[in-house]
Amino acid sequence: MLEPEDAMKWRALRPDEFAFDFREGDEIVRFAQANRMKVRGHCLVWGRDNPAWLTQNRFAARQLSRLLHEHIVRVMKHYQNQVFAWDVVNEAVDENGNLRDSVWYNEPGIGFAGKGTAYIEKVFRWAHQADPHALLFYNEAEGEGLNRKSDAIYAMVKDFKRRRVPIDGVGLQMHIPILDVDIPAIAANIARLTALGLQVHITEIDVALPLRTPGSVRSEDLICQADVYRGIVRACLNSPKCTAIQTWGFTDKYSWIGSHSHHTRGAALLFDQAYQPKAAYRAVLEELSAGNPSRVDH
Ligand code: 9MR
Repeated sequence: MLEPEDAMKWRALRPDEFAFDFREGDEIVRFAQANRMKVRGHCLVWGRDNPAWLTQNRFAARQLSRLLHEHIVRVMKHYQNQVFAWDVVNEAVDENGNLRDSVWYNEPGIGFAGKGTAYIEKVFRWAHQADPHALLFYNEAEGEGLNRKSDAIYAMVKDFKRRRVPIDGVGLQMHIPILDVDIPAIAANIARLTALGLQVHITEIDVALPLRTPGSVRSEDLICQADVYRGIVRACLNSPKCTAIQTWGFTDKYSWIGSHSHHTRGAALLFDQAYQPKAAYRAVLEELSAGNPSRVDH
């Protein structure tokens, strides 16, 4: 499975108000198809990484609503039968469980400012109309275990399911910045979400390590990192409705963590800078092959 890191975000797809640029996204889809991989789409609605023309033009709510609806229809129809699942809404909730301010919610929003999750409901309904066969996900960071954010997401999707708002799953990003991870809490969160009849996708896992000097990592940290990956993969595999595990990139050579942490953290993925598999890779492979050890090929 493949997911574009940035190529299907608003900033990439929408050079201006009137044009769509699908070239980068199409390239990824072509690569995936040539290699028999599925494609996850990311993301249709996010408060960040929007083009300046959108956020600085002071559109009225009615215009924003029209723009967002047009965006969802054009993009989902363009990738119909090619993208099997979409992160429809990304990172709309803050660490206290409140909705984040954003151009789509309340700055000025698409017409539902101050009305809680109504704008999210609206865009899921639009997305389902645009491509009734795509799986529709709410995707979130730092809501993987049990905390105020994951409680708020649980309450939202429970309400959506009860009222038949078309949502198929929750994406748990899993950008993990620590090595003592509460795996039982993650398992409990997966269990309560899937009990609602939703799928869970682990959408963006990486486990960042402290770097002593650029590129240099403690060997004991690599072992702990492997255990974190192992625990999360196992928690997912233990739940039949946890249906995808995806890392955010694959080689430490190209990962968002380096530049975003001023190179004080990194080495977060399954393959090192030289594309060599790490202990974490072997741990994941062992978990995926559990019950069939002959298939573990290091
Ligand atoms: O990895 C992405 C990086 O290249 C971008 O600069 C950044 C801002 O758009 O987004 C990063 O990906 C994020 C993803 O879209 C949503 N979840 C958190 C990811 C890491 O920040």
